[in-house]
Amino acid sequence: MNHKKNQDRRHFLKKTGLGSLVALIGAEIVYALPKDYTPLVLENDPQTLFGKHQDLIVRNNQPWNVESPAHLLDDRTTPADKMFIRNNGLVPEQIDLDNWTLTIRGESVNQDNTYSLEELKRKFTKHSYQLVLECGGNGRADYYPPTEGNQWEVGAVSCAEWSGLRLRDLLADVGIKSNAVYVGFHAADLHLSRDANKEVISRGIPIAKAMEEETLIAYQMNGTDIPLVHGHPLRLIASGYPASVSGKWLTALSVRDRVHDGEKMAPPSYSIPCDPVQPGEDVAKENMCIIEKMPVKSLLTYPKSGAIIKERTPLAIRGHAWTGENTVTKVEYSIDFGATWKPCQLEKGKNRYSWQHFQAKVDFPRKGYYEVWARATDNSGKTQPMLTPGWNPKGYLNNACHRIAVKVS
Ligand SMILES: Nc1nc2c(c(=O)[nH]1)N[C@H]1C(S)=C(S)[C@@H](COP(=O)(O)O)O[C@H]1N2
Ligand SMILES: [Mo]
Repeated sequence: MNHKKNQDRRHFLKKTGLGSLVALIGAEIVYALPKDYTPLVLENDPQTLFGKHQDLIVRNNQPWNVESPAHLLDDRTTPADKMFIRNNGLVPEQIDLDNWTLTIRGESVNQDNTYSLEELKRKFTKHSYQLVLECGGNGRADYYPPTEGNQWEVGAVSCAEWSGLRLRDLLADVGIKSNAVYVGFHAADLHLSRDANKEVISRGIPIAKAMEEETLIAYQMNGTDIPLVHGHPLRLIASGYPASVSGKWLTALSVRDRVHDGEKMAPPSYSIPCDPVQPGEDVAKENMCIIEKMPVKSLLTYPKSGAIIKERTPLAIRGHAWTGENTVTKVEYSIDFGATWKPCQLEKGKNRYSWQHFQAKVDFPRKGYYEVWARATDNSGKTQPMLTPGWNPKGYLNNACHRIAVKVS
């Protein structure tokens, strides 16, 4: 694991020229970067990436895609510096707060309406929830045959506290028609080609999801302004669905009388085969279904994989579990590759779509090498598989059990 991480870092240093930066600082940087592309991070603070913890793993730097190793997700509420970044395009370069507006339009609104940030904050009740955001491709690295895209391991997931107004309150204020079936988002990020007419991503959610209490138009994260890279100043948050529906840098919403047809709505993006397929099989787009609820999953965040402990000392393990359904009902652990399972203590979530913390005291029978596995079950009766589940062309929805290595000596 460590070896892999170092490899990733070296790869990153080579790609961006940050390695030579430490020694050189100056004109040299320009030559190290792809033409016409200056990441904000290099302009602002060359030593850090959007203020991220230095042990986060860069999967891609154009656009920025960065994940957290499991042990850095140990906090009950994910702080900004340990939160994964998934960008499909370039972070907006200028945010004009005074003139930032949100427009609600589409076939299914009675009349278009535009709100300023100030109006959104003043006019509507503010709600706060702890909400999991998990990339649909989290865990992609484990699919075989390999699938294209960021090779996420386990850390493209977060659970921060998001505050803002309810989307449903906003829709009520605008007035929507009874034929509304979907809400699509529009955002201010820039296409990789730098063509301002091209949308980077414009996904959305069915109207029932839009109407849920926890679906927010957020303007704060963890009690302060949303960090730029996570969508400042305004973001749609619809937890329980792949995080790709939670549009950052939100500028408009389209209330649609059909399934939204924005950028990256059409299969194969964020879609899986409607019927299971053989690994590696070609799947026609018309046989793919858009991903909605995310499956039950868990992560061991303590100890860090590779821990060495003394014989006859119980080990306290802990982590989080989450589901796109209502609640996680059970988390178990195994130290014998699933031959036997024991219960973990599981806390209630702060609210629906928050992750739930679990812990256990593990006794190891004798010295040697162990793997500690965790397995969560949710209220729909589904349990995490131990193996990588159903292969799909884009490598989505891998909710296989997480495991860590422990040596008892
Ligand atoms: N405007 C915009 N919103 C976006 C994206 C994007 O590229 N542009 N990426 C989506 C995807 S695929 C994910 S997984 C989440 C990642 O959120 P984060 O970077 O705040 O962790 O944002 C979603 N919202
Ligand atoms: Mo994503």
